[in-house]
Amino acid sequence: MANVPGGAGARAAWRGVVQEYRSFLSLPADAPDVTLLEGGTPLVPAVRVGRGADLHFKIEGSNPTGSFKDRGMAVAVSAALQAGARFLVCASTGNTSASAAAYAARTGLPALLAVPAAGGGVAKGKLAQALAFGARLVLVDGNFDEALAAVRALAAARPDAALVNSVNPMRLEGQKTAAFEVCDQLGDAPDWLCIPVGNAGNVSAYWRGFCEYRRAGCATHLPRLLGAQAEGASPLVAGHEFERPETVATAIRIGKPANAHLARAAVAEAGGRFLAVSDADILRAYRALAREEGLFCEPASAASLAGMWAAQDAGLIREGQRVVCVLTGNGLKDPERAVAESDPALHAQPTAEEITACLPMELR
Ligand code: AN7
Repeated sequence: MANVPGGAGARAAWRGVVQEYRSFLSLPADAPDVTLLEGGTPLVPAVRVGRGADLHFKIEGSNPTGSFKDRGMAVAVSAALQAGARFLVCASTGNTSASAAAYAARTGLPALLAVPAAGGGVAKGKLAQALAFGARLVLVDGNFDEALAAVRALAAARPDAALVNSVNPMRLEGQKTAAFEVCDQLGDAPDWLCIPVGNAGNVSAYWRGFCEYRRAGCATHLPRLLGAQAEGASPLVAGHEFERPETVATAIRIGKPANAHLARAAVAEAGGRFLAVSDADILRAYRALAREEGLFCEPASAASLAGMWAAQDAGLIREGQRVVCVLTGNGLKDPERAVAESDPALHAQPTAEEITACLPMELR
């Protein structure tokens, strides 16, 4: 033991999703190892908001660019390099573009990002990331669905482009590793996985991950899936596309999910359900996560908890069941929403008396 470096808490360092789970990934053997050490995110037990469920949160905002997209981007960019792509392209409600920009910078590939300017557009933090990483950020006069259609056409005409939206199968390969981690962290699959659904890639990726892990003997059963959509952008609940999707959860303001077919199949196989939650319910969950759990996620992520509450009210999720809510993105992504949903800051002169006077009445 004397020769082992590190202190009492030392253990093997996390190596990123490609190296940690390579044998589970359908990535060409000669693809390079592209990584920002994504994955390996915490699974945090709930203390207050579980309403009788044995609830845990998968904190995907702890990834390098603050969302789950990094898992898929590591694998997609690795495959893109192997295939000889000369640039990355995507449409995005913000997080895919932030992640693509980071992995582009890391590998030296240029990135072309088309984000919606219409209807309130994309959260500030995500735009800041794309710009900071040096990507070409294109504000498109339209919504996400229109931007995605445009970049799909672009990529079809340009064999030297790597389209890194979740229509790229390598994205889902990377994202399924989150399901592996959930099983590793809980010792088995949960009873329910609650997850926000926009373009419907991530719910499909989790399902693939759970199925493969069970087949490999790493889990004894499969979870049921609860896909939460924002009411104003809920094509999988309504059964028809939305031409003008609208919600405060800008990340999931998507009316024509590209992976709808995969997500429908996954939720059907899982004996799960898609549920719509209102913006008010999303913001209630968003505030509760921050103020009662100390977990700051972006509004879209809070749809998972709002969805769980709705499923409990509907009698779908029962007392004592083990539930994982996926908190897909970091709260810092959308600082304007955070401020809008909070009490205003106080003001004082720099004296002990004035600052003490800012305490709540019972502590003054
Ligand atoms: C925080 O970045 O579609 O159902 O272009 O950013 O796999 O689309 C983001 C989606 C959930 C929905 N939570 O996942 C994009 C984009 C957050 C997100 C979703 C997104 P999918």
